Amino acid sequence: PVAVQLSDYTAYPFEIEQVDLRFDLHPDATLVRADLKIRRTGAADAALELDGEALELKSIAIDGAPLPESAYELTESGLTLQDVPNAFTLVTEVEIAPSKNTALSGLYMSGGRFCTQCEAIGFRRITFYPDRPDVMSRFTVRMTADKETYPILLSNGTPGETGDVDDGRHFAVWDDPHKKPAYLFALCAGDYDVYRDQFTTMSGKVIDLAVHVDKGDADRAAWAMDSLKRSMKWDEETYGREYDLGVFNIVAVRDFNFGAMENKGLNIFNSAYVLADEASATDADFEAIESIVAHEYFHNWTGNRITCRDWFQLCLKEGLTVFRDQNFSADMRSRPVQRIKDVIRLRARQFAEDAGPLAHSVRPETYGAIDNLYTATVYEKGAEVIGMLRRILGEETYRKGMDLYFDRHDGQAVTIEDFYACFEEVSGDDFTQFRLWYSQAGTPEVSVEESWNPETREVAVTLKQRVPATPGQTNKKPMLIPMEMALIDDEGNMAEWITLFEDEELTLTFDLPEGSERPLVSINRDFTAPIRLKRNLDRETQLAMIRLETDPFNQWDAVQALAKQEILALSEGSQAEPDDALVDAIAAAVTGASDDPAFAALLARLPDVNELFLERQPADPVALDAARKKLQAALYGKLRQFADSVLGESSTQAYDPGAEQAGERALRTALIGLLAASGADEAGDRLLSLYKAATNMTEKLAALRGLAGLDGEARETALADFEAEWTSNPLVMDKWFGVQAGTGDAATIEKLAAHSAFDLRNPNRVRSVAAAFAMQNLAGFHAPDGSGYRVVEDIILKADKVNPALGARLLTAFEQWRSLEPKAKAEAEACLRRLQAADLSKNSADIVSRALG
Ligand code: BAL
Ligand code: ZN
Repeated sequence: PVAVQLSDYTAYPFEIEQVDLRFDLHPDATLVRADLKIRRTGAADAALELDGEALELKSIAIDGAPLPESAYELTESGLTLQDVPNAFTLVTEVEIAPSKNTALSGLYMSGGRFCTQCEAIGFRRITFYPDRPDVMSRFTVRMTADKETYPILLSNGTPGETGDVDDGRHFAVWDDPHKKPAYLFALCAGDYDVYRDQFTTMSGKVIDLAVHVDKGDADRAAWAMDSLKRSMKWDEETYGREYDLGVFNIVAVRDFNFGAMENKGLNIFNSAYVLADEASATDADFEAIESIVAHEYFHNWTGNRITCRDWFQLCLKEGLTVFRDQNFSADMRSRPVQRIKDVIRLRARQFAEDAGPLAHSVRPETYGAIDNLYTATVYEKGAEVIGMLRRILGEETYRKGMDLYFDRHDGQAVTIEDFYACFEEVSGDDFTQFRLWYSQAGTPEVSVEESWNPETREVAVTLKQRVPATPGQTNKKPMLIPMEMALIDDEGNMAEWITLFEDEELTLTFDLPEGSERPLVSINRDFTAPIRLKRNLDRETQLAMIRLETDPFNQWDAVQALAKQEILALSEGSQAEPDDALVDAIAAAVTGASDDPAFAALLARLPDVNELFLERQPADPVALDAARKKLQAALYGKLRQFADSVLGESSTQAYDPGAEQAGERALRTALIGLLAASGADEAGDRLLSLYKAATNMTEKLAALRGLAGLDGEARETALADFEAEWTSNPLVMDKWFGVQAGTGDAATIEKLAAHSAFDLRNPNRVRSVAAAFAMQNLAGFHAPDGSGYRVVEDIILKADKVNPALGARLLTAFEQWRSLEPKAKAEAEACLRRLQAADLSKNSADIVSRALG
């Protein structure tokens, strides 16, 4: 495929002043008429180029006059008109087939209802249009559909006229007063149950809110609605942003490529991120719903009112909006716990991406397939960069810069440079070097050397930075790395400051008062910068850090660092059994934090194999997994009594999804996880009784996951029971597939893929098997005999035919292949070569060629 380059950007030579769309909705043959009011803004001889894919052109006219075929050029990717007037109305009519659209991009059917997904380039599968984010226009929509089958008709903006037409059909008109790019267009039509509420904005406007779900699911939308109202309030209080339409609609669909989509006034959600109740959803589900509802809502200002000039600027809206949703979650729950969870995710997914063949900068300068740009780097690293910006500026100046950004660019499609110009203006700072975070890929490594002179009581800390080479980028410049630091003595903090580390090397020295002992040096507190810190601390200092650190993130990370070293030593055979003193220290940290159970749960959770991958290469996932289980078992041995007492107390409180109860359940589920890994004789029976006694899905699923990883009757009993109970609830069945895929081997996956409820057209279901295995069960996926690769290859080949975005996403599981131990590495390469020779979609071919490149 031909790569698109950032440096090739040119403005579109026409303005689309108004778009009027008319849909005559039928599943097999929908007629779309588009009236585009167009005005030339560029060169007098510029041709009118419109994108279009899988459209059957029925008619085309300019200012009412039908065009002969000689007046335009029609290709597989669009329509070109060479000689057009300076101002005119173009009317096209096309036919499309939503029922045959399995790519889930454009207009398609899910659960018998119509829905759309246009980001990034789905609108061109609906009508001929300049499908690029810098073309912003006003849209009106009129749709007609069978009234009985599709009683509710929704689009962006404000509802207008409705009425009946012939043949049992009806129509509805929607008008969106805000200019928007085509990727924010949306339409839904069907029969839904609706959960309604209202929100009064800070200026007193009453907004009608509605969440549309499957029949019978309305009660399960309450949490999503509650999250929406809290998000609306938070954006007013934190960023001064008010909602700008009279209605806000959410529609839940079962078949969806993303988590959700921020279409103007009509957010469309993967139903996994809308529906929740105590019996069917885990605390992690409730948390994810809260954060995704917030994320999509926050896009109304960061993404919709101000959008991206081109797709290279994707992080302008995504990194910023992730940063906003992370802070919302931190305010709703515990800030340190949220920070730790965000970093776990970043390290497991984004650091891996940055270290492999798919590494790219936060704002890439080239891409092969736009769907493949929706990555952890653009989203999560993009959010980290905004977090660093805010720390450098301070809250107040950051807010001033954001206010200026909203004022200056409202209604525009802009770039990262435009965004930074606002912060440079309010602060007077120059962010040129800082912006290397957008152009240099790779995770910076900062190594630390410390010295202490007991005579002079001088502490010296030398920092050295290095940004590893990544594809297409070998020579890197030093980055501007902000790091919060502190010196800590036995009494607590002695000094706290922020270092702006901008050269390759920096030495900081401190003269401490007479009588001072050597202090602990606390670096990159709260994970200020997304870097890998290399420190050679002796075990005594590491243990002291667990006791003395005053920063919760660093305290947790000190435990993680010790656990990682131990797992590595066990996996390499340099140590046969876990060190007793170390396991004691971890156990003491867990029990010592029991008055903050959410934090204690994080301390009890040992690093996953995907967090250990980068620590030592070549990586041996099978050995790492076995070593991790060994350390878990030893930790369970130390925590047995504590676990008995925590797991023995059953809560008498009514279920509440909020942070307090969720924290208690998190600790219980962490201990259930340790019990499952313990190898104790009674583990199966204990887990089965915990499974049976659980009154909520969080604990039920934790017990089921534990059982799924064991052999024996208890496992079979629980899996059969769970399946029988939840067979008609697809989201819960995704969990049933997921726990088995997350703990099983290639044979398990083969069985799951052959299950009658496995459905290649449903991304959630495919991910619950293939992604749960390939991305969360690394010991199974990277089996040295290649069996894991072969079973996933088979699923990918089939999924890619149905849905290229899904196929490509699954393929990213291979990104670490070069770091593997030799047997798995050879098998992974052979698999990638077979895939390269197969007839893959453009999206998937892009990933395979980069992975092998
Ligand atoms: N814009 C695509 C889905 C999301 O990031 O909100
Ligand atoms: Zn987003």
